Amino acid sequence: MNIKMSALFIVAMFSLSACNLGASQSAEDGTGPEATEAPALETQVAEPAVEATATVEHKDIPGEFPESPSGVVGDQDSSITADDNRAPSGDRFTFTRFERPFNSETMDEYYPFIDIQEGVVYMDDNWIYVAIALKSDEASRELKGRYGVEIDLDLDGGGDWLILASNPVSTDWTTDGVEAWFDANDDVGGAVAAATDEKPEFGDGYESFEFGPGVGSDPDLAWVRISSADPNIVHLAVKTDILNGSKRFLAGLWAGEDDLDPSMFDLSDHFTHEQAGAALIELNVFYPIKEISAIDNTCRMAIGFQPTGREPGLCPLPGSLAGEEQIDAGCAAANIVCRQSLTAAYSEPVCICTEP
Ligand SMILES: [Ca+2]
Ligand SMILES: [Ca+2]
Ligand SMILES: [Ca+2]
Ligand SMILES: [Ca+2]
Repeated sequence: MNIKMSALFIVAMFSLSACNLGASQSAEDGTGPEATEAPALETQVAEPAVEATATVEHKDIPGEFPESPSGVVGDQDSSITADDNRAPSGDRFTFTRFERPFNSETMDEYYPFIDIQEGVVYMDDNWIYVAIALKSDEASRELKGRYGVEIDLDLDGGGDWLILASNPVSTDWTTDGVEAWFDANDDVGGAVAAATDEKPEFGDGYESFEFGPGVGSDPDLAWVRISSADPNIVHLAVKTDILNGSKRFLAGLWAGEDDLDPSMFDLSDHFTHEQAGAALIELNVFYPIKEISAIDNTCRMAIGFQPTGREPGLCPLPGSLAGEEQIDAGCAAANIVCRQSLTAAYSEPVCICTEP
């Protein structure tokens, strides 16, 4: 079986403009749109404040994806074991790897709209594009969750940016419901990035709210839409400005609900394994999932460079790079399962590690 999934890493030779995003704004400082002035006459009805945000003029709107992906990632399909109230594999809390599109404790409700199946990252000079394929849900056809991409700029395993979009409904690009968070004080990842620390830490996670309704110096920084070709695929676009001139990064994908909270990153540092629980019945000390539920993520793709296998959080590399070389993502060749890509006209197989 051809398991050369890593052949997809296409080095992007772009000249990126190093652009400063300006000072960040706190979510609490009330820098929303200015309130409409009070009407002179009592009989006049004040315009609702929401009107002010609706008049944002967008200059830079993302277009269609480039032809060639820069990275593809597969993820577990939990629907196959949902009737047993468990995930099939891929839920490794100690490595910040989640596969829990279920409700807490009983795990008898399965949420296809947050079960990531596959993801693709593309890049051009101006945009990083992300496609996240969720489990097809014929019943609701609603993407009711939060969908995001986490970007590690310095390849140390600690994420630096988290772009999140809530409840996308439109097949046209929109900034509605999109937020961009930055970890300015660099505490995401804790002492040992992408692995649980000895004691839970209570850092502030992604504390710097860089983009959202009325927040941020660039009203066009990040966007979302639903694929017009497939209602179970979310598209995100964020400007390459966030890379600060770099051309390489690690990218992991997220889907979730309330527990996908920027302030709680890394989730594996914020909770103990006992508190978080586990979605794998094999981990019977921790099963079922408890304080972290209704969430899914992927391992990290290397974008713009050939990974060594030592990058924290990296997807397992098949072939000669797999094994002891990899710090936390080694996967025995016998446990790598590959299939055709769901999301892209992509010729290489997409693989996952099926180890518990
Ligand atoms: Ca997963
Ligand atoms: Ca999944
Ligand atoms: Ca980092
Ligand atoms: Ca922080």
